[in-house]
Amino acid sequence: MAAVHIPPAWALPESEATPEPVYRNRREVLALAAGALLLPALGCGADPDPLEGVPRYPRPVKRNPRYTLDRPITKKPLAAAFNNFYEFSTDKSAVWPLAKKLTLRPWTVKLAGECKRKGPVDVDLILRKLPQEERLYRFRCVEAWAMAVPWIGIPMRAFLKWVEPTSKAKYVRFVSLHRPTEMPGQVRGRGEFAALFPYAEGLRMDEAANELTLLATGLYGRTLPKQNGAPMRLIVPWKYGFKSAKSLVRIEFTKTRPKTFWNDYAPREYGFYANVNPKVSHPRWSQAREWLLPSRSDERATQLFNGYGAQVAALYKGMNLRENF
Ligand SMILES: Nc1nc2c(c(=O)[nH]1)N[C@H]1C(S)=C(S)[C@@H](COP(=O)(O)O)O[C@H]1N2
Ligand SMILES: [Mo]
Repeated sequence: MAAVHIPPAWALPESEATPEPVYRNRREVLALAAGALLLPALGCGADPDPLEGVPRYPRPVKRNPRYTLDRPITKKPLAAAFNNFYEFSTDKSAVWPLAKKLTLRPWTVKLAGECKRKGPVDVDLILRKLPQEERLYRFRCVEAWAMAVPWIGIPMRAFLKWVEPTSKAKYVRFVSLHRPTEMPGQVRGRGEFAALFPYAEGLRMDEAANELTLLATGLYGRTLPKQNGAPMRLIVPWKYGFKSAKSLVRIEFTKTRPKTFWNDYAPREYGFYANVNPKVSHPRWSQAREWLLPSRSDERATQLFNGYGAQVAALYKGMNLRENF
């Protein structure tokens, strides 16, 4: 994730010092190696499979045909080996090996605030009670890399029906796990982010209730890998990836707009809305184009709302998207 003190890799002086094609190749090799595509060929000893031990999804799920892609599905080892999950590491390729230590059961999600169904619920109860389906979604990180993933998840709409927010609920806050014993990036003294956790994100109620919003519980026909935010994470495909908080332990309904991790950290750089928008640049780089994992040279134009305008544009009618970025 690009932050104030950690600019994206291609903005570092290092990238200026290295001729672009050389630099690009090095990055690609790193990303690919992390994706376990090159390691076997290179004969490295350690098990390089980032999906090793990730079980198949425990029940049949149907693909919802309504959501189609304009690009190939990203190779699964890449989606599982190139991760932003700062609780483990700020190094994308280091996340999945570190995440192996995370304990997934028991796992409780607390429902709180302005809703009728309050209190702790076991994630397995949620999985038993609520419907799950597969959806192919584009995914766009604020850093300009993009992927396309077959997620499995609970439509947030179904979840809201079950939780019954009151009429006072105007926003939903999603909070990620805080467990320094299993998340090295949360250990005090290990970098500037340690003190800022838990990671939390938020949506307006109407955004949460949009048909696209998903509580993801799986990908590529498997349960969600730890590095991708197991056992349950948010997916909001028309917004930059940082809105999609991982490993949720609390979902809270609030009357006022909640504080969110990146907006709080650098409000000029990361807005609350974070809607994908080619015309609204990040202060340090353009958002006009994106590149598809794993190759920086596989570039294309960024689409407003990540191409989901038909479903979401009405949510922002009359709003100035430059001010409400
Ligand atoms: N708890 C938590 N959630 C998080 C992050 C994080 O660091 N911690 N990173 C975000 C960012 S910046 C992105 S791009 C996506 C990456 O999801 P992926 O690793 O499954 O591709 O997760 C988002 N959710
Ligand atoms: Mo991101």
